[in-house]
Amino acid sequence: MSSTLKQIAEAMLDGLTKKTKELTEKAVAEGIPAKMILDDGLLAGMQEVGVLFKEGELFVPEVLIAAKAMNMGMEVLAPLLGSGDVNQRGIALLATVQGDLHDVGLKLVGMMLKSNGYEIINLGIDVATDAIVAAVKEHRPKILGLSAMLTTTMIVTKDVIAALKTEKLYDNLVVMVGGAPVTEQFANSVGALYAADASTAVDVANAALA
Ligand code: B1M
Repeated sequence: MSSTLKQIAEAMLDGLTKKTKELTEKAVAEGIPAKMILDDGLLAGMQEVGVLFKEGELFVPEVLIAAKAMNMGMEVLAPLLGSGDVNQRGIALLATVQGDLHDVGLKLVGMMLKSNGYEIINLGIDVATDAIVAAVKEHRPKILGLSAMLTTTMIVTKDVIAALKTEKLYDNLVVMVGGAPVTEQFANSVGALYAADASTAVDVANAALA
């Protein structure tokens, strides 16, 4: 693997946000494909952060800085990932469900959908079910993408879908759910489609709307 990609992962582990961004730019200048920089640099770094977090070697503030570094690197890659026609496929409304503060994965899903022709409205983190329903009413998206990264918050997706049904907004909407603890079985059980990662999210959205 390129030494620059290794350095990106190391910079994230060391909490060096500016250096992560600079190394991402360096990797682009070296001609490394954006998808490889994402997978083998930024995501590899974040995966290691996750392992050390679980083992108690890293703590919340350090993990927050790593997430910031990841976001800064992703901003460099955003224009290079995919080349779809802008806003051609309709609106994808995205939100991380109530009680959940994780946003990196959903941003990545948004980047990939955007580069494949969707207009993205990202409501952000910790979004109340009512606010999601109100935004669906207002924007009439083709896709509603919900992210949940905790076993304690993934169940909220069920409430969102129940509220959409009550408001008669569910039938014309593709609801997609993802996030670390979510499985296909769980997503289907709440009435949603499942995508394991950001690239798959594009395939699932395109297939559902075909
Ligand atoms: Co949190 N956290 N965290 N954390 N955190 C996890 C998720 C955890 C797995 C870590 C661990 O124990 N190994 C664990 C969850 C365990 C569980 O419930 N099963 C955990 C925990 C426990 C917690 C806290 C409770 C810790 C505490 O306070 N004691 C706390 C909860 C806060 C809250 O949300 N209420 C907490 C806090 C945080 C930070 C705030 C410090 C920070 C988030 C900062 C931010 O997002 N701006 C953070 C981080 C960074 C992580 C880890 C280390 C990395 C997450 C990440 O950004 N990954 C994570 C460990 C891990 O996942 N390995 C962890 C990179 C990102 C690109 O991947 O988010 O998985 P990911 O997204 C992927 C897929 O999941 C999928 O596609 C993405 C791209 O391929 N995907 C979708 C995601 N959303 C999708 C939606 C879709 C489709 C696919 O369709 C719409």
